[in-house]
Amino acid sequence: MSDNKGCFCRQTIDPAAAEMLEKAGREKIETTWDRYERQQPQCGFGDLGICCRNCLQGPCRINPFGEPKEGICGADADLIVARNLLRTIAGGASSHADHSYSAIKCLKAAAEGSAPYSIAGADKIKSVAAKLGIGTEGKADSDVALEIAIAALEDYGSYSDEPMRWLKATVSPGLYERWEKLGILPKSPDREIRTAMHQTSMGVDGSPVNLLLSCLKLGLVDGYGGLQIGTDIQDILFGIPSPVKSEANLGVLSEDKVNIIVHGHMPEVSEKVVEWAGKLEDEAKAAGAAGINIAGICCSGNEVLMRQGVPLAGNYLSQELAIITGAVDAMVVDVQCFMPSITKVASCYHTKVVTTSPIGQLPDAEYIPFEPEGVDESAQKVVRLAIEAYKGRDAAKLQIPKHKSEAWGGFSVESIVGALAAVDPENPLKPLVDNIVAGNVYGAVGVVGCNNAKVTQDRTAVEMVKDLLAHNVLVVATGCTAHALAKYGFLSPDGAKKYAGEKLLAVLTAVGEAAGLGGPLPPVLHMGSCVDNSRIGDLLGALAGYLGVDIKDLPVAASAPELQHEKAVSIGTWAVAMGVLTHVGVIPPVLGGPLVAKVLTSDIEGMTGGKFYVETDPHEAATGILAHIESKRKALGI
Ligand code: SF4
Ligand code: MSK
Repeated sequence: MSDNKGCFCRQTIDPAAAEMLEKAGREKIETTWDRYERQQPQCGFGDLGICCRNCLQGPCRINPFGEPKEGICGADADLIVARNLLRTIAGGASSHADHSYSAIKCLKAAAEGSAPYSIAGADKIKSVAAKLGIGTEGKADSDVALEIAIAALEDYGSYSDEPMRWLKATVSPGLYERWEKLGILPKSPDREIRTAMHQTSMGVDGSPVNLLLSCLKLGLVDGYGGLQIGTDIQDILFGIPSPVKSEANLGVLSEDKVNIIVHGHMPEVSEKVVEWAGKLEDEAKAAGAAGINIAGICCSGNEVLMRQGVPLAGNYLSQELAIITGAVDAMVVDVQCFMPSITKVASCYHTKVVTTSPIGQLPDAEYIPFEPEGVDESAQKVVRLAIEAYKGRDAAKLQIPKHKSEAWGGFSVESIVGALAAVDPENPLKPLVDNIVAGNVYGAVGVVGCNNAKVTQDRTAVEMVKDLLAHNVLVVATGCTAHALAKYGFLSPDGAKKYAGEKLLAVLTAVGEAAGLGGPLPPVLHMGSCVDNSRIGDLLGALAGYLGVDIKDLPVAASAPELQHEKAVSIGTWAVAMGVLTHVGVIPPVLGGPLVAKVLTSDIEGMTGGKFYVETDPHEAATGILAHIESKRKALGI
């Protein structure tokens, strides 16, 4: 609804989102921002992380300015904050682990011939098999894929005390040894998540520092049990992404085609919807539409942009707004990040909401389960449901914002190395490293994560990235931040001319032209979905390996400028464990525990080389990140 000032500058900097908020006001549709206002003021105890309800004697709250200083059992502020944080990170890690587990099951079914997925990533089969020590000589791809799937399942089902095989196969010996010394190497993801829940329950761990070490361990569960296995397996199933041109923002919705939004995270759902939309195009035409248009929200959007060039409709905070266009015939969700409100918004339009996961149900949605074995039938049902819904579109409610920008996706590590190989085929990383050493690329920052209703949509990400690019810092992006940057042209070659500093522009132009793109690379390289943050980890590992230094010594940083989900916290913790300075632009609920806050933002650096950096102002954040990059450059003598 309207904020009564005729502008939506508190809510968003996205003109398409603002236009839809104005429409929502006219049509008396509530959005997440209305609900945000009604939550004000939010609980100060919760904000500081000092509320505990881990047993039924609670809730207990700590007064940061006086009494009580302890909960009924004697837990103090630091203990409560540390326990809450570990539960948050375990929650994030469990989301990614469950996601990846589902991908593994899908690969196994495909390799056994019982699920109709094509196993498109032959090159990835080879590289993953090599790192796991699985022989490929004389074997069919599907047999190797099956061995890989079983190796992944064994990591999940392991009852030995050995650390995860996938982790050991992925990281450098130096990193492995550091984590071993800290005692944070995870065994099976499921077991560590279970232990974290136990450790944080009433009357178990009373040591905030021990709990923080477990936070790091759960960060590694996310990084290797969630992200790394997830990306490796999905690349095997659906292919390694390569650069692809597309578009972003609500203007990608079509007035005369059936619009299907894929939303959530699982490519085994979204890829099949894309496939069947292509196959059933004639049925849409028979229904009077010009065809079928698929667009993505959140990481489902990122997945199908990366591999299929499907346009991005919007990020997390735009999901209700997409429906408010009146142009969405079906919104298909799977798991994570879809708001329970979408069915209520959809009920004001002709839009069908389809749920596909047994754990991701919405009471007023249509449930079409996507089990690997019957996935083709499920995808057909979804597409036909959308075609049917299209016939009931109300022209009077149709208003698609014109805004959209050119956006390139598909920058896997393999494709980045491929582009660099066009400059130096013998030694692909050399041109990048030489330019870093020369200062033409001052450093690199991975900008990742969500939107958050507490923060003006896209503002922190956009303003911070502008500053970084102007200072010749190369930016890579994933998740909803990649969507955000896509909307303002940062993912296009023209964005290089607009936003990149002179030296960075010269490098982007040289590489882009050598790689046959006919112009500069985009100044922000879209590396994929939230699980694809593993690609950033791989790139950092490759750069550190090339230079013969630790990841912690590289002139790099990570940032989640508008984080919201528990997953963003667990990803950030993984980055800190790797040795990366990790900026967060939303204050996490830890400030009520002074010791915890100090460890996370300072002391932890002595253990891993990384730390959290909390700064809500985008320009200050960029300044802090640049200072960090400068200190790393100095230490390297460059
Ligand atoms: Fe209160 Fe302790 Fe129970 Fe938490 S675990 S609710 S602090 S008694
Ligand atoms: S979807 S986790 S809001 S990035 Fe991966 Fe976006 Fe954050 Fe969900």
